[in-house]
Amino acid sequence: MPDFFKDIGQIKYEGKTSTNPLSFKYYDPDRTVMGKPMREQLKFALSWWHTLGGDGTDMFGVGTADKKWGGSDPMSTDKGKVAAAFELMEKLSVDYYCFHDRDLAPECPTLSESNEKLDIIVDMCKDYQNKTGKKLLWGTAKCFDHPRYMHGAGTAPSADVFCYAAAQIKKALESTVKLGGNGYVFWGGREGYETLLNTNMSLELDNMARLMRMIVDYGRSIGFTGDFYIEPKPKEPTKHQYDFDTATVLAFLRKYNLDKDFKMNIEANHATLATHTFQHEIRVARDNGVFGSIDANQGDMLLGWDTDQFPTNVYDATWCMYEVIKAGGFTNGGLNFDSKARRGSFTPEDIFYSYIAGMDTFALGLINAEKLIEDGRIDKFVSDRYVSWNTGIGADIIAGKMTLSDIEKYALQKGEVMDSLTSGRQELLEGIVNNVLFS
Ligand code: XUL
Ligand code: CO
Repeated sequence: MPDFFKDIGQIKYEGKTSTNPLSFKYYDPDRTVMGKPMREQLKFALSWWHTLGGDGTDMFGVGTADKKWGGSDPMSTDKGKVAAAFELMEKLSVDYYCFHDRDLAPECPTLSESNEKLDIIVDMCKDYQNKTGKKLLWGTAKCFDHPRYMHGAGTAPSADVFCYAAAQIKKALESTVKLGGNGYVFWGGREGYETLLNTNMSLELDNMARLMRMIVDYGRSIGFTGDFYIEPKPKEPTKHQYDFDTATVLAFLRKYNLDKDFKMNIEANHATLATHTFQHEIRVARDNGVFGSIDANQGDMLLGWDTDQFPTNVYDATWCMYEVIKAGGFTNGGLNFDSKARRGSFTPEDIFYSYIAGMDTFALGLINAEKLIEDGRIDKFVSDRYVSWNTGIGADIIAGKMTLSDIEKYALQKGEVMDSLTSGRQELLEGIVNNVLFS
């Protein structure tokens, strides 16, 4: 087995007083938090594309990091990636990974050649999984980077492009099933539009639903019992992505009767691009029974695009884990670091520092979420705020006992209701949160 990171050993938990940069300060995989070991609560996953493939290339310059993994052509590089990925997962105690088909193996001149190459790498991954116990969290198809998908894949104006995408997704799903993955993601890379002057939006969305229905039915027929996810994003690469945010996706799923098979894969940076908080997106999913998985990263409020930075904001991670715990924890999903080291962080050690920073941040988030839930003051405040719905008129409305006319009669008798208002106490609550987090 090649040793790409031979100067770096197993990353261990050393506690918050350690100054060793190659150690976890907060992530202690075996520590029990909210009734389960951290590694089971957090279910960290490595993103194949950023970690093994992302070399720092941007719109203004070529890559800065060597991501050839000892290879001299696409296939030998892709084989090197497998060895590097499993070495990283082992050394970082990351138990899962996620891939796009074309991250694993190259795009070839024909679909059948691409499929053959994919089979070779999938078999390699399966061997490595068997040897290491690492698992696939979810797979997906890269139906957005090849020029054939310039106008979309499932929403392409060309029926031939739709068929190519359908066949590619079928193969990506088969590969996911072969590797025992419990999730399959649809992220609509170019499923959207630039202008309505050339777009039949209704046909495009009907077609996307047709494709999803076919894939779900096929997946179930080959024994896939996991979750299908949609990953909302409002823009980038298209001006208007169809899967704008969780609420928009829910309306789509319900319209096409797909809501029983799909859950959400919520990405922090996509939430903020939609001008929502990360927590808002998870809450909408949780309240509607479609919370599935997380793409962990963060954006930069001063930049307007998907920067996919490793998450280091402890407040955001805290509210994420608070929602995840309230949703009952992860089942098939997990925390996939859809994150990349900055272009200037180009050395192999930077991969380790990035994951350590992200994992420690989410460990803190989990610990903090437990503290907030156990403290109980926030939960109590929220439940007290709605106390008028527990008895009397409020309870009768909820029970469906009151008509609009009954309510009108009540309001006329009651008169002015200003004295029923109570303060929202936002500043008090923010202070309590800081008190709980830093005590
Ligand atoms: C793009 C993005 C994707 C999806 C998988 O913004 O997040 O990497 O997670 O296709
Ligand atoms: Co993502």
